[in-house]
Amino acid sequence: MKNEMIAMILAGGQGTRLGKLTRETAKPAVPFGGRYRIIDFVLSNCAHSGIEQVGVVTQYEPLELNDHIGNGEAWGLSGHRSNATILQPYTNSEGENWFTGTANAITQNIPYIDSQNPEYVLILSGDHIYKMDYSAMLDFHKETGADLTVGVIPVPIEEASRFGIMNTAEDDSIIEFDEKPAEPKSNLASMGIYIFTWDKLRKYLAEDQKQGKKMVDFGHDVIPAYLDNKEKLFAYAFNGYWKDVGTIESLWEANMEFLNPDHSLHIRDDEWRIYTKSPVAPPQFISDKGQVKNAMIADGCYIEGCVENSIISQEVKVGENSKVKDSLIMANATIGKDVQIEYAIVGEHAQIKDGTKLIGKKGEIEVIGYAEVIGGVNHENE
Ligand code: ADQ
Ligand code: ADP
Repeated sequence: MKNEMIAMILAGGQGTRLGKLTRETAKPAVPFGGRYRIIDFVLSNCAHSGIEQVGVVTQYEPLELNDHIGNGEAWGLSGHRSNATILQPYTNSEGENWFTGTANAITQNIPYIDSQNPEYVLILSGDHIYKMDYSAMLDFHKETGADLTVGVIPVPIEEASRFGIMNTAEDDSIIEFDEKPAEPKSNLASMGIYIFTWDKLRKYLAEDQKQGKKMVDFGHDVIPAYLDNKEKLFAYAFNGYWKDVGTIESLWEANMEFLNPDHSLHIRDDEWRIYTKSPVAPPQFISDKGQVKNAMIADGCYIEGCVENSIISQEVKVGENSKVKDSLIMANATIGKDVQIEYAIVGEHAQIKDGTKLIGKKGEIEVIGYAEVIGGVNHENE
């Protein structure tokens, strides 16, 4: 059966800049916004854009990601027409097979893509927070007759060297592209969202040797090769909220923005729900001493202390006389009594013992890792 466009979500990057939070889990599986994981945004976008076949390419620490995505049911991707398929590195008769980069991860999954027989392949990153209708981008790709369409957004010039940066002509065709340039020539950044006409990309990937160059990475290899060969490249401008949450600071910031009820993501929009798989928990409980202000409190929480400007994820306990401010507390963390937390991210299942002070500041967010135990009597006695 022919699929007009399938999506491939690249979810295998290690995410070292998230430090302790990704030591044992892939970046797209990192919790976000009280009850989501980062990858929920892109999976929900696929569902809302009418994409029926989604391949999730994993590699680094995939267990939690696999467990979360399961058969894709939470995103409506498990019917008999639609499917989410987890694609992991495998060995074949030619040996080896870790994915060496984003393009290589697609090359190694050519058999899967061929089995879906698509005309276009949408390539996405698993670690961005945004809502986007990819079907509008596909219309643009077809109208321009492009071989490759790149989703683009302006970024602050001082951050431009973290991105693929391009220059475009008046008709939005891409005339110049530099992957993470030391001296950016513009602030028009690639969002790492690509629509490729599959026949052509397949030739580049399958016959990369003939091009005289290995196609390892989209930004470093494939886009420059397309430009050299005068293929048709267009930039598709996105003008909504989009955030690459690759660093602790950007993850904290994106969560704090998420907390704002006037956030341009409009998470209350029932036409574009962010779907997720999350466990069933009892209703949150706020005791007579508990105080909550400008906060998101998920199911199963038990709040006896004070919470302000913070996101408290599922089944978190905040003990008496404790204060949590400007922070993200991930699921199942336990915060004891007389604890003070400010400007922090506390990982899942962490335990913050009675009397602990954990005070970060903007630009220096405190991070407590998965199941880490901090402070308190037991800690001091060790
Ligand atoms: P980066 O985000 O730095 O730049 P990269 O680290 O290559 O790109 O990762 C892109 C996505 O692919 C991530 O979701 C990552 O998890 C995943 N990934 C990386 N290596 C992988 C592998 N070997 N196997 C499977 N998945 C893998 C890219 C573009 C820039 C653009 C930014 C926008 O290269 O041009 O500006 O995205 O964020
Ligand atoms: P539970 O449902 O028991 O709260 P989770 O669903 O969060 O647990 O995780 C199930 C198991 O997976 C945990 O007991 C833990 O061993 C492992 N696990 C989950 N998340 C991580 C992580 N970020 N790092 C390491 N191990 C994890």
